[in-house]
This record gives sequence, structure tokens and C-alpha cells, in this order.
Amino acid sequence: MKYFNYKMDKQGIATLRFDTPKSTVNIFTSEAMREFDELLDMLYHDKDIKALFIESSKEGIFIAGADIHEIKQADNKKQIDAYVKNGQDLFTKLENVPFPTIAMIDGVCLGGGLEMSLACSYRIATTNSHTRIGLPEVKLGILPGFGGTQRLYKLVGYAKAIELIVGSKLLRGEKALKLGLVDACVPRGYLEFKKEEFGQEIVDGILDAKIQAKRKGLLWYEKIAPVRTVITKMAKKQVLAKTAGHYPAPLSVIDVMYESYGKSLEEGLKIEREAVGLLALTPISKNLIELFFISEILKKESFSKAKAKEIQQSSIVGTGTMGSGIAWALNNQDIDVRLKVRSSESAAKAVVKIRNIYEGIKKRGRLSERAVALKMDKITSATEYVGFQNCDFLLEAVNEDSALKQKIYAEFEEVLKEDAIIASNTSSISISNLAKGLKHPHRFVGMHFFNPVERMPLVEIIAGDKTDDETIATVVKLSKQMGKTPIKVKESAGFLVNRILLPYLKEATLMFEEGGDIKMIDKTLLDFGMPMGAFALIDTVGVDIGAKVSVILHEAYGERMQESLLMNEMVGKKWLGKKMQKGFYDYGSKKPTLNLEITTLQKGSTALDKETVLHRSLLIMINEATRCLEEDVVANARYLDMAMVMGTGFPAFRGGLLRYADTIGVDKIIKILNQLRAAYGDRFTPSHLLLDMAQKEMTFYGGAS
Ligand code: 3H9
Repeated sequence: MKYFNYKMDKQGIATLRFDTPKSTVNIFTSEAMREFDELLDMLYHDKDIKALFIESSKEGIFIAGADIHEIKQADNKKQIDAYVKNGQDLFTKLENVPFPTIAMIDGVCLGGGLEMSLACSYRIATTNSHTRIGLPEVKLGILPGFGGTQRLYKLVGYAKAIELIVGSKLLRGEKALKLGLVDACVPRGYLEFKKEEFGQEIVDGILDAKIQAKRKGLLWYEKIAPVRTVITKMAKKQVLAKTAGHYPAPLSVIDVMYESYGKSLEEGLKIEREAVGLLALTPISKNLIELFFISEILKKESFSKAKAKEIQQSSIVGTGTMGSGIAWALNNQDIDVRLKVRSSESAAKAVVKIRNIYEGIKKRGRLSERAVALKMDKITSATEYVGFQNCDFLLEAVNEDSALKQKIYAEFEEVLKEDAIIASNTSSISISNLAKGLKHPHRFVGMHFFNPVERMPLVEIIAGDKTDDETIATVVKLSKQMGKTPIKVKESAGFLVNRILLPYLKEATLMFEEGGDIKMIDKTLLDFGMPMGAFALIDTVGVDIGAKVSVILHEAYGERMQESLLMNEMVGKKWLGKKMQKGFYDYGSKKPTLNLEITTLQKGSTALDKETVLHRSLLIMINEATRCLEEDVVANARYLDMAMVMGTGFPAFRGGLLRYADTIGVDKIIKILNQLRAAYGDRFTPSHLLLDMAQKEMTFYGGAS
């Protein structure tokens, strides 16, 4: 046996340990499933087995699901159908063995791993912090296809099962016990004892009645058909409000569960199988799976060969929205945070902001009041430069004012340790320039977080010309520790994300000036899948910020990124967006309406069609993205796509900006860019990289066009 070890004691208590060779994880590859299938056939006829415990030998991992590579590779209906049927049959076989089976869930138990556990007679989980139990298939654009939609609701109820699958929710052992998903939850060290106890109770014939009495299963009202119809409709409404219908998998989960309810397992599995067959072959699923693998690569990416230092004590200077958010992200990882503030009032304000983030988490039941209080105890503040001598790390998040920032660094260098890292959260100022005048420029680095910090996963890591490798390694590790995805980008005005995003926002303002309709442009972008329209985004970020950045980008990139005169005019009128209740939209009432005076700034009256809006908005970004690749601002197209998805909310179902570009094709992109250039100006001139790729018939994701 390659994947499983098997043993049985004198009492007939058998144990099957999943132990994939040369791997840190257990995955149900087709090969592992074949071996499991053969084992079940063998064990089925063993009359001596009283109970079978299924365990894992991997630290922190029970079973991470079916093999996502195999799902990605499936390219025809027959193939995916056979694949899903194979998994369904296997777990049905497990369900029907003539002895009780128990899944011993210690560590990650996801997708097919949980589906296997659901086919067991009982489940025991541990309180281990690695134990996470759930069906995250929807995140990959598919649904649980090895019986997950058919077995989960029988344990946790109809509405809860929909909520868990549609939300790709991962549960800790304790929560899984509370919901009835597992039958016991014990500390890791107690698992062997629990196993013995379960084994003995099975031998004594008393376990089943005891467990069944505890199980909740379906709620009584969920058995009433009209109630289920209402639950189903509400669930769909919530999904549509969140996804605008761009993601078919969560809707399909709800349909499958509704249609299959009350049918036999065989019929239910058939409905589930057909739905997976449709979903798995869509480009949406392939795109989401590709993004999953990019995120897996980024998890391991250190962007440096040096060894990272451990950060235990940090300090923050600049405690506005960004500084407070970053302070929270550090403190949430139990890293001490000392705030350098101008006054006790600003310290109090920062503490309230941090506390508010925790309040949200507390409301969702993820942290107790006591845990929050313990964390908050690790935040201190000072108005003078005292108590910073032990800090390993300083994050500066003051206004975008070079002189002010440099003054602060000079003051901090007097009190910080020689090897403490200084990071700036600047979104636009050159790191090399900021480092000028520092005594130790090698330990200075850019860490550009996105707003709101607690929700946005991206951090752009920017090395100045003197930043050393150890500093990069340390901030990369620290960002990951903070639960973020760091991507190293080369120093260039706007770094990566804003450099690509700003031309898109600017193009929207130009379309408006020419006569375009704000609402129509925003709706077209929303329909494409952007999380909000371009004008709504400018209002959210702040028209004044947009205007400032457009000046910086104009200085750096010249003609193709003109300063935004429209935004300047709006700043003059104090139409700064949401913060002033007025920008392109008016935020005076509950639902934003168009700023009725905005049309006074319109210069032309040329109406635009949707196709032109999309071409101008998206191709200006694609063109700039290719320049970023050309200049090595980012390592590759995949990292760039991940940065755009995480930093701007570029629709994940499209796989990212350049993966979307691949669906258009480089030749066509160049053709449209040339048309746009003739109509609207040289900013649409195709980049050298695009022309080169066309000549070599290349695509961004590899392979010929
Ligand atoms: C499913 O089950 C569908 C079914 O319903 C059937 C439908 C028909 N497949 O990240 P790590 C790789 S869908 C393939 O270092 P960690 C991972 O990419 C599946 N590969 O460990 C990495 O590869 P490499 C539902 C997988 O501790 C290596 O294993 N399951 C899979 O940081 C080591 O991983 C999921 O969505 C997989 N299922 O994180 C779980 N899982 O060494 C996806 C892992 O080449 N996986 N690998 O870079 C995860 O979320 C994380 O990998 C996990 C471990 C938390 C498990």
C-alpha cells in the first residue's frame, strides 16, 4: 500500500492511516482513491472488524480534498462525469461497510476530505488550531461533488448546510461540534483516549444510541416544503446581491440542494454530479482554480534569499485610517504595538478605530471579549520618543509629505535599535528618495497596504535602491504573519496596482467629459464584474487623492498619463467624494444619486456605447500592465493578476487582468488599441511587449496564441 497504513488490534478495532508519501498533505488523487477503494473491498469481508478509525499521519492536515489539478485538467463532460461518479461511488461504498467508521479529524479537513468524513458513521475533531472543517469548492467555481450536498444537511440542517457550502465556511472543531457536524471535539492529546472510549462503546454496543440522541439534524420546520422554498429563495437573493450573478457555483449549490431534497441518495448524487459536470468545465471555474494555484505559489514566495528576522515589537507613526488598520493587523497577531502620536486625543482615536475592527470580529463570534481585551492590552502609545528602543519594526503611515516623513525617520533613527526596520506605507513617493538622509537606508522599505486594511489582503513590498535582502525577507514574512499576501514590486511611480488603476479611473473621467453618462459607464463596468463603478471608486478613494496621484503619474510617465483637470476642478468646488458627501455622486440621502451639478463640468455631448466604454477602460489597463511587465515592475503575469484581484477587486471569475487579456488575444488587443489611438490619442499606443508577443504568437499565461 502506498497511501494508507492499516492495522487492527485484538479487539477488532481497525485503523487506517492516510499518509501520502513525500508530501505534507493528504489529497484524494485518483490513485489514492483507487487504493482506498481496494482497501474497502478487502475490509468489507473481514468479519473480525468491529470498527474502523480513519486517521492522518500529517501534521496539521487530515485530508485537503480531491486533487484540484485533476479537476482543472478535466476538459470534457464524459471525463468529469466519470471522475465525479468514481468519488461518489467510493464514499457510498464507505458508507455501506458493515462496521462503524469514524473519521478522526485532526487538522485541515476540506472538500473531498469532509465528504469522506460525512460518509463515515461518526466524526471526532480536535480543538487543534489547525483543525478547519469545510466545503470550500464554491471558491473554485464548482460544488461539493462527492456527496457533500447530499449528506451535510442531514447533520446540520438545510439552511445551515446551504450557508456553509455557499459561504465556503471553514469551522473550528468546537464550532463543528456545536453545529452537529462532528460528534465529539477533544484536545489533540486526548484523541487516543477518545478513540479507546469510542472503540469500547462500539464493542459494548452503546455508542450509536448515545450519539443519535445528541444529533440535531434537520430542524422540524425545514421538513415543511414551503419553508424550504422560502429558505431557498432567500439564499439565492443573498447570493445574487453579493455576486450579481457572476458566479454560478453558489446558485447551483442551492438549486441542487432544493431539487434533490427528499429524493433517494442515488438520485441526489446524480443531480449533484450533473451540476458539477456543468460547472467544472466553465472558464469561470478554470480561472478560479488558476488563482488558487497562484495564491499557493505566493504563499511560498519569499522574494529574497536572505533569512527573515522575527518581529516581536512594532511601532506605528501616523494613526489615521491606514495606520490604525495596520496597527490592528499587527496586534491581531499578538505583536506588541506602540503608537507614536501627537496628542493623547489622537491616541484615543486610534484605539477606538482598532477596537471597532475587533468589535466587528467579536460580533461574528470569532473572538471573545476577553480575547479582545487581552490583545488590546498589547497596544501602548507615547507622545514623546520614549519606549521605542526595543521595537524591531516601525511602520510610518503619515500624510504623503516627503519632508514630514523624512523628519520622522530622522527622529526615530535616534531612538530605534540599529537593526530595526523602518517601513513606509506611502502609495506614491519613491522609496529610494525617502531613504535619502537615513543613517541606515538598507533597512528602509516600502509596505503599501490597501484600504480597508482589515479586509484587503494585498501588500505591495517595494525595495529602494539600498534596501537589503534581509529587510525584504523580514517584511515579506511579517506580511504573511499578518494574514496578507505580499507581492514585491519594483520601485516605479504608483508602484504596480495604482499605476494600472489610475489610467482606468482617468479614462472614465475623460469619457464623462466627452459626454459619457456617469451611471451608464459605472453600470457597464459593474456588469463586467468590477466591484464598483469607476466614478463610485473615485468618490470612495477621494477626488483630491485621485487628482494628486494623477499629477505624480503625469510627472513620471509624461504624455500618456495627463494630470486630471476635471478632478482639479472638482477639488476646487470641494466635491471630494464620499468624505464631503458630494463627488460624481451625491451622498446626502440613503442611496447615492447623481450629483446634479456635475454635468456643468462636461465639455462635449458625444454618447458612448458599452463596447467603447469597456474597450477604453480595460485596454488602457492591459496596455499599462504590459509596460509593468516590460519594466520588471512585477515578476510575472500571474503575480500581476493576483495583485489586481486582491488590490482592486478585479473580477476573480475572469482570472485577472492579463488572463482576461488572453481571452481577447494579443492580436485583437493591438488592433483595438490602434483604433482607440486613432480616435482618442497616443495614450493607447500598444506597448513594445504587446507587439513583441504578437510577433512571437505568445499569450500571457504561456503557450501559443
Ligand atoms: C474538492 O475536494 C472537490 C470535491 O468536492 C470533488 C468535486 C468533484 N489539490 O499550501 P501547502 C497542494 S476540491 C491539489 O504548502 P499549507 C498545495 O498546492 C478541493 N493540491 O500547505 C501545495 O502544493 P505545492 C477542496 C493541493 O499547510 C501542497 O499541496 N480543497 C490540494 O500551507 C502543500 O500545501 C481545497 O480547496 C488539493 N486539494 O496549506 C483545499 N491541497 O507544494 C486547498 C493542497 O506544489 N488547499 N494542495 O505548492 C489548501 O487550502 C491548502 O493547501 C491547505 C494546506 C490549507 C490544505
